[in-house]
Amino acid sequence: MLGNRAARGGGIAANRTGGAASHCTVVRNTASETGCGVYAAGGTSSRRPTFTSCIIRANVANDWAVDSAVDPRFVHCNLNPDPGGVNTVTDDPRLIFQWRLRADSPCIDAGTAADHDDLDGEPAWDHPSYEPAGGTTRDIGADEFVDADADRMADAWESEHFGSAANRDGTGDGDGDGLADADEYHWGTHPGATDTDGDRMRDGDEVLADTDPAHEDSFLGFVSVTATSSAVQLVWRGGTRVAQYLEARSALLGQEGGWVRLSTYLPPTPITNVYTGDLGSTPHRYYRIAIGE
Ligand SMILES: [Ca+2]
Ligand SMILES: [Ca+2]
Ligand SMILES: [Ca+2]
Ligand SMILES: [Ca+2]
Repeated sequence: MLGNRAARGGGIAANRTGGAASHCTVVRNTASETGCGVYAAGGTSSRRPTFTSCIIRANVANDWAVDSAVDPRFVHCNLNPDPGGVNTVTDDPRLIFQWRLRADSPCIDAGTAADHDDLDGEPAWDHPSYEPAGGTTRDIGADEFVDADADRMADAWESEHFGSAANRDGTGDGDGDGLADADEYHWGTHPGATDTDGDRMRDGDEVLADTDPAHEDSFLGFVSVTATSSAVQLVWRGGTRVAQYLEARSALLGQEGGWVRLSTYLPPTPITNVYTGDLGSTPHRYYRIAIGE
């Protein structure tokens, strides 16, 4: 359920009808009144709506809402806050690639059995590192994370990009962007594109800088430079969890001065940062943002 709109229950509305939803992923929906993901109202105990193994997250505002007189059942669902359901998982579901599961998703092997395959046509699959083992437990949501060769890359994704799930082990970096194949899956980037989001930063550099390699509005770089005859104001964007250093020098070539550190910004750093400084008597000055521990 993706990108729907309603007055109540943008993704799913259960209104005096009971009904059941199983292994759905309900994301990016909106509602003009309440319950952007799910709204349940008016059911009696015999006709109360039931949501089983559903991910109800990342909707425009509140993911779920219920009428105070109704007692819907949420069983093995991923949503936050917990509506008082059975075995609710409130941790971030870690969704990537059109709402598939990442290898470290808490939804893996945390759902209930289903009588149908997942949205890629894959059957239930038990991840060997997750409990309970040895059963037919499905993952929560519409996707089943199937990684039979245990390289942290979903096998369907491997087949799509590498022709087969057996061709790569996750450690290679075929596009040379500093991000190994398994990390490309983890971050939601393309293993054959050096700058997946087109913001002029390589995928691997974005991970080092703590910016999002899959979103073009997240990057490390200057966004404006304003200078008068004596002062300069620099505005840049970046991540939040890596130290940033503003450095300057008077010439790019030759030995005429090296990079001089002007300011240090320790984490957590703001997404948008501003520096205002004195230009002094130097006719030219070059600036850069460096990152480090
Ligand atoms: Ca795999
Ligand atoms: Ca790569
Ligand atoms: Ca980029
Ligand atoms: Ca980016």
